[in-house]
Amino acid sequence: MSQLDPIFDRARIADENPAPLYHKLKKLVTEAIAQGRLTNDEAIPAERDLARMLGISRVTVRKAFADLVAEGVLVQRQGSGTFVAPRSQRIEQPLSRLTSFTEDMRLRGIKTDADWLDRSTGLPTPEESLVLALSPGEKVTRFHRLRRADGKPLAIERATIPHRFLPDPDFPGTSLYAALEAHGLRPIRALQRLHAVALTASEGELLGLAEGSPALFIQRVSYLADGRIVEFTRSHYRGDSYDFVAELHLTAGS
Ligand code: 16G
Repeated sequence: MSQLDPIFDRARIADENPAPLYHKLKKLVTEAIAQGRLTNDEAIPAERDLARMLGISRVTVRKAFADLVAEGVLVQRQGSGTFVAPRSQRIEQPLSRLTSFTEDMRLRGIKTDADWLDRSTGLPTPEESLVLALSPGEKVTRFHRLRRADGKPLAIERATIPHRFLPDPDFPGTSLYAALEAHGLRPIRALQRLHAVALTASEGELLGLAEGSPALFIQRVSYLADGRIVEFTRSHYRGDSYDFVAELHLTAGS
C-alpha cells in the first residue's frame, strides 16, 4: 500500500498483526498525522462512515477516538465531528502516562532532535547515588541533552542511569527509553515532581531565552517492573511552551 492510497482503507488494518483493531486504528491515525497526510484541524470521517470504510464495528472506532481525544491527538466538537487537534503553541503532556519525549512528540506529529551536551560514564554524585540506590563504587552513565521540538529548543534534560543497565553512553538511535527497552529495561512506573524556576544565564542561552525566564524544573525517578530504579532525570522545560495536564478522579470512599 503506498502513501497515496486512501488513509482509511480496510487493507491498512487487515494484516496478520494480532493487536486489537482499535489499536490498529489509533496507529493508522497517528502515523497519518506524523507523515503529514492528516493535518492540523482536518476532519476525520464520521464514526459510522469510518466503521464502514474499514470494515470494523462502530464500538471499535469509538474506543479508538476516545483514546486519541484523551491523548490530545484528536478533538471532538459538538455537532460538527472529530478533527485532528490543532497544534497549539503549547505542548500538553498528560501527567498520568509514562511516555518518553520521543514518543510524546511523535504522537503529536512533531519532529524531535537534540544536541548532546554530555554522554559519559563516571562516578555518581551523592544525590545520584542516593536517588538511584547505588552500591558503593557503582558507576553511572549520563546523558545530557538539549531537546528540540520542530526545531525549537524545548528542554534541557540530564538523565542518569546506573552503569550496569546501560554501560555504553553511545547507544544507537536517539531515544533513551528505546535504548533501555532494547535491553529489556523499559521503565513501567515513575515518580515525577515539578516546580517553577527561573533560568540561569547558561540555561537561558541553550533554550534561547533571557536569564530569569520561567521554566518548569522536573525530576523523574523511574522504576522497572521488578522495582529497581532505572532512571533519575532532571529537566528544565520552557515555561512558555509546555503544559502538564493532570486528570483528577474522585476515588471511591473519598
Ligand atoms: C521524557 C522524560 C525523561 C525521559 C525521557 C526519555 C519528562 C519530564 N521526562 O523527557 O525522564 O528520560 O522522556 O525520552 O517527561 P527519550 O526516550 O526520547 O530519550
